[in-house]
Parts: sequence; C-alpha cells; structure tokens
Amino acid sequence: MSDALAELQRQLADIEREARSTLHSIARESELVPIRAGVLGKKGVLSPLLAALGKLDGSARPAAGALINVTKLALEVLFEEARLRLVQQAIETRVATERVDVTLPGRRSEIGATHPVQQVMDDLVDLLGQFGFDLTDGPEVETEDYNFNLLNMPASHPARDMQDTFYLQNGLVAGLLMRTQTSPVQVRTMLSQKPPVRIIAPGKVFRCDADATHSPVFHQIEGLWIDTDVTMADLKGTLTHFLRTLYGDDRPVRFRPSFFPFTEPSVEVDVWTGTRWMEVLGAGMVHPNVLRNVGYDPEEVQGFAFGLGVDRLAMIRYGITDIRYLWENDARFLRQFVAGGAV
Ligand code: FA5
Repeated sequence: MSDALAELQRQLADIEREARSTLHSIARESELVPIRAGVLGKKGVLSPLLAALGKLDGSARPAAGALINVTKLALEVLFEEARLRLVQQAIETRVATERVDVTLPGRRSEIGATHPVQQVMDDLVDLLGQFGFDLTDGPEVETEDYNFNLLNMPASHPARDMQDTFYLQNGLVAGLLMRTQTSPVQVRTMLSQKPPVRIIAPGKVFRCDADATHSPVFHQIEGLWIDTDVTMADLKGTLTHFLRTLYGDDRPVRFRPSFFPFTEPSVEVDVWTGTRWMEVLGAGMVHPNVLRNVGYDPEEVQGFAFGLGVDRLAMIRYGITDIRYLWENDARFLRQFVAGGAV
C-alpha cells in the first residue's frame, strides 16, 4: 500500500473513531443533525478527502475511493444506529415520566351536597316506604278544586284564610294557585284508583307565611291510607311508631285535638325540642264528604291522612332555631350538614 493510501486509511479511521465517540456522548436526536453535517455533509470532514482523490496517482485512485466509500457507509450505519437508539430512549423516557397511576384517587370538582331538608325528606320517604306506603306526587301548581273544594273547603270556608297563597293568572284555567298543602294529592290519587290506597306524596307547598317557624315555601309529605278497616288507632299507632323511629322512644310527643275540613276527627302532633313544643304534622280520619267527592263509599271504606312538615322535622333533627337559616343559602351554614363532615 502506498504511503498516501496508508495516510488516508489512518485519517478515515480517526474520523470514524471520533464520530463513534461523539455519537455515544449525545442524548437527543436533535443533536444528530449538526454532527452528521460535520461528518457526512458537503462541508463535512469527508469532503476534503474526496476532493484530494483528484491529486492521487491514477493507479491509487480506485483503492482510495473505495476506502472512502466504505468508511462513508460505515458512518451512515453508525448515524442511523445512533438515531434509532435516541428515538427509543426518548420513547422510554416519556413512558416512564408520563405514566398514569391508575391507583390515584380521581380528581373531581366540588359538586355540592344534598340540602339538609332534602336529606331529611329522603330519610322520611325511605322510612315511610318501609311502613308500606307507595311513593307518588302531584303538581305544585294546582286548581282550587283539588287544593280546596274537593277537600271539603268551599270558597267561603274560614279555614282557607290560614292557607293564603300565591294565585296565578292564566287565560285558560280559572283559579290556579301554588298549592298550599300536599293534600290535593289525596284527591288526585283517590280519583284515579280504587281502594285500598296507601301512598305518600312529598313536595313543595306555598303560603303567605314568614317568621322563625314559618317559611313561604316549605315541604310536606302527605300520607293516605284507605281500606275497609283502618281506624283512629291505626293513625295513632302508625304516627307514634314513625316519630319514635325518628327521634327515639324518650322524645316527648303529644297528640292534640285539632280541626281540618277534610278530616274528622283531626289531630295535630307536637314534638318537644328541648325548649318548646314544635308542631310537626296535622292528621285525621278522612272526612266522609271527601270520600264521597272522589266516588268512594264512606260506609264501605275509611282511613286516615297526615301531612308532615318536613322543614320542621329537619329543624328538630339538627337543632335549628330559625327556619329562615335553611333558605338563606349561606354556604357557611349549609356546609355543616354535609354528610361525613364539612367540605
Ligand atoms: C296541613 O297543611 C294539612 N294539609 C295537613 C293534613 C294532612 C291534615 C292530612 C290532615 C290530613 P298544616 O297547615 O297544619 O296542615 O300544616 C302541616 C304541617 O306543615 C304543620 O304541622 C307544620 O309542621 C308545617 N307547616 C305549616 N306551615 C308551615 C310554614 N309556613 N313553614 C314551615 N312549615 C309549615
């Protein structure tokens, strides 16, 4: 081999060694481009060697050209191997750092909680369901017929004064109002089905009322049980058992004689809050006139009805002294009733 060829071989070996060690030291694919240009590009270290071919003896030229080409190919392979290694490393790094830990608890926004009155309502509906009452409901906008007349409360009846409410103007139906009680659901249910009937109907009711124990919008649960042999003893037994289940056997509860046009006899029930008696429900034996109004025969069937004041029951459960706290929507007040502690 001529000296010139030996020198060329040494230079090529240097270039390859240099490239190999540079490629080992880099960490990112993007760094490859300038390095590759510096070796294999037009202005790279191989170019002057190719240019020098012309100055060689004609006999040495093919061998020198072959040496350069072999080295060029070897370098191209080296660069490609390096590129693949760096791409693979990048993928592995991403997989390691961006891994999703499926055991982490999910992220969620604060979505609030059930209002204390709704919590009590849900619990009462559950409990009464266990007593065998079926769940039903009725509209909040009612007609005077369902809310009053068919409940034995004609327009002139003085008991209407206690249930003054919000009346609605509507060109089509006269006498529309926001229902003052859930009792119209009694009428709707009895008109649509034959006895026996055993239902509860929770919902909002509306009255022109506002003080510490009266809210203009409040909640009742109506109960109605009609059959051939339901008596006042069933009424008292059912409601006593219900209130004892809610508040325990020690809580003083009293039944007072009362008056509702749609029940006879009628009672009101108070629960002792620790400082005073709080009236929580009205009840009574369904009046024969109401049974007749819905097409039932009072000689054949009878039963009892009750209307629970849900907001009042919530006040007793949570020791709330003023009903208005429940509806002021002050989050500091409401947070206290979030199940499992404040959020
Ligand atoms: C009635 O509304 C009757 N419909 C209940 C009834 C049903 C009697 C079936 C007989 C048979 P009263 O107006 O008393 O009755 O209301 C029932 C309960 O609702 C009361 O005992 C009280 O706990 C609650 N309540 C009444 N007015 C308000 C008010 N403005 N704010 C909060 N709770 C009230």
